[in-house]
Amino acid sequence: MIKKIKDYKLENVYKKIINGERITVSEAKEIYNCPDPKVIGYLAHLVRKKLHSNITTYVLNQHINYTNICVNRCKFCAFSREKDQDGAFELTISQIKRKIEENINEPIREIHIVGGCHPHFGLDYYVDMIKELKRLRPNATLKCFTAVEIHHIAKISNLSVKDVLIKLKHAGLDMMPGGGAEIFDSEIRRKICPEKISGEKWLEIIETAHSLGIKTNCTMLFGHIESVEHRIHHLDKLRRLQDKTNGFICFIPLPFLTKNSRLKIKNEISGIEKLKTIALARIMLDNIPHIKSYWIMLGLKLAQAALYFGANDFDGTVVEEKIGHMAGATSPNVLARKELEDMITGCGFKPVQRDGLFRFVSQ
Ligand code: V47
Ligand code: SF4
Repeated sequence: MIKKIKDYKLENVYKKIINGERITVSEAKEIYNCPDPKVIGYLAHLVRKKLHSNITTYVLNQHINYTNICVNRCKFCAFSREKDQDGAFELTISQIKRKIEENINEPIREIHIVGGCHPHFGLDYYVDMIKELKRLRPNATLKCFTAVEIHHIAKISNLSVKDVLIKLKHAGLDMMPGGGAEIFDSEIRRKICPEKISGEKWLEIIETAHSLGIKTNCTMLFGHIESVEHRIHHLDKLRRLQDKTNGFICFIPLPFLTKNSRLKIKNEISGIEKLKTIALARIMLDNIPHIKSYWIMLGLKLAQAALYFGANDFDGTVVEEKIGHMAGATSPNVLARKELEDMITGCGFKPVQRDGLFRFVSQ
């Protein structure tokens, strides 16, 4: 591999990676342009091994979507609906409670809740939801509401983002998921999600959350109309914010699934391009500890391969997933703990259970 690194003139970045030095934006482009994807995977794996050795984490978690009715109607989104459209749904707090109770015998350690920006739900709905979840699941990390939802809740309730976050934290919110980041570039955003908050706003809301001690994840939706430069720019923005706040726990690369989208894109990007992008994220995001291989969007086989391209986490049991599956995901909806562990050991890694905040769970 060292010979290949020399042949492709990547000795400098190799040395930097070995010494734990930061890769610049232009070096990131050079890495991505390397014609041999194995070299990029190798470099990312060096970083991954240094940070996490042979461990791959997973979580016993449950996803719940409380509504798919959304005022934003992003062009790429196959999940959202207008209020009276076929397939639209909204859950009452009792219905959410029932979904939790159906799985109450599972030792779940993370509840992941996201939904559309509903035109009428006010702050009380969200506060009541968090309180009920905390009551039912005191040992689970409550990872709820993206920056986009927080912005919407603030707007609809005539409150500041900071006040909404304080109230939700007080009710029991532990952390926020990383969704809504998409691609920060404003031109791309104008084409794929014109009604959604800007990239700057997303970063500002996350910064506020971090300043209040609410940790978050972060994401990037890639493989639609953006270029590799847009991806690198996006990763650089995340890295800069993390330098300031240190509030990001995990980065989740989300390859775009093309079915049922109003963005008419014929084909998904190749598996190799997905793996290269995950690897580049691992190399660039030197200050974000974890990279998730999200098997729902990647599919099980590619999610396993991603563990050799920089990812160190396999997400979790999930239970019920709608966003990816309404967009054509062919992965299952749920995995049992044993299946997750077998998939991780099958790749030569040691599975370790974590909670939403990536704290190891003793079994
Ligand atoms: O923001 C929507 C993406 C996100 C599609 O923080 C799509 O642990 C691919 O953020 N193809 C929501 N992606 C999901 C999300 C997430 C998922 C798992 C874990 C965590 C975490 C966060 O899903 C949206 C959007 O970027 N998305 N449609 C699609 N067709
Ligand atoms: Fe609404 Fe989120 Fe779908 Fe955009 S991606 S339409 S904000 S649910």
